[in-house]
Amino acid sequence: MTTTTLITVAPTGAESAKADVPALPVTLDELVATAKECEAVGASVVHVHIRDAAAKPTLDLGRLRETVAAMRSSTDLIVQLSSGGAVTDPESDRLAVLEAGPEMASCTMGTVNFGDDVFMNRWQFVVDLHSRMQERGIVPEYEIFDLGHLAALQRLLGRYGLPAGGHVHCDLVMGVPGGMPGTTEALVACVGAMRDLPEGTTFSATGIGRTAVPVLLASLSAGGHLRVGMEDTITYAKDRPVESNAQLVARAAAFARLAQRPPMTTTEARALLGISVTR
Ligand code: KMH
Ligand code: ZN
Repeated sequence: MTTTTLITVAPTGAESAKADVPALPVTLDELVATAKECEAVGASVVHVHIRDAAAKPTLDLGRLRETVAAMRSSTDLIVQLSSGGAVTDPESDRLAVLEAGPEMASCTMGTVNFGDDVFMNRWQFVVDLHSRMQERGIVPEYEIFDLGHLAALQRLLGRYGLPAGGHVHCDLVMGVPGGMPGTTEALVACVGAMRDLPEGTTFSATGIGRTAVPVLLASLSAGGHLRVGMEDTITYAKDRPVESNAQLVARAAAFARLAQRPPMTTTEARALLGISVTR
């Protein structure tokens, strides 16, 4: 059982509108300020979606490069760019995200219904993403929205080999309407399926909306790591909007300490994930 906890913060996402969620960080300055606050209270990875001047989701490469550079100069967080983007983003733009040179990027392991939309991840697209990350030395976080995505990951690794760095890390995204539920039972089923993945595979978990805390507790008790943030949760408790991403990271860090698994440092997180230090 691991003795520390990797905490990833997903501060923005592509789904909430700034007009509805004023505390959502959408400008570069807001994103960097949020990242610094979250690092101070226990985050070691930041999962980044960016917005344009109108606060709409974008995969503009220039903005992505600027964001990676700003995060690097202001924090020691591992920068994980989202290759998922928004459900409307074309595959070519999602692949081009890798050209911004992050240490990590997400790689979703299959198509899933996503509320009233569909989050498309064709097999050949997933293979392209995985292979391009291998070529560029970018460490993937495999996003798992449903149990079958773990079988797809086993198939991917069997056919195309281990990711850059040699370590396999998954993130269970639970409670999306259309994906697996945010329950202990679903998490335990995933832990069982992960036994077929390479030895040493690690996972974090995040629960969407009101499943945030139950999933956090289930993950800690199962030896998993944590992802929290306003991409996934904009309500801290009943009738209480989230005030900041740091509020969510601080709560996760407190639970991790209670579980006798305090937050990892960024150095420990790089060692776990197989990220070589290039700074
Ligand atoms: N915004 C979702 C459609 C990822 O970042 O890789 C996809 C997503 C997953 O958030
Ligand atoms: Zn995301």
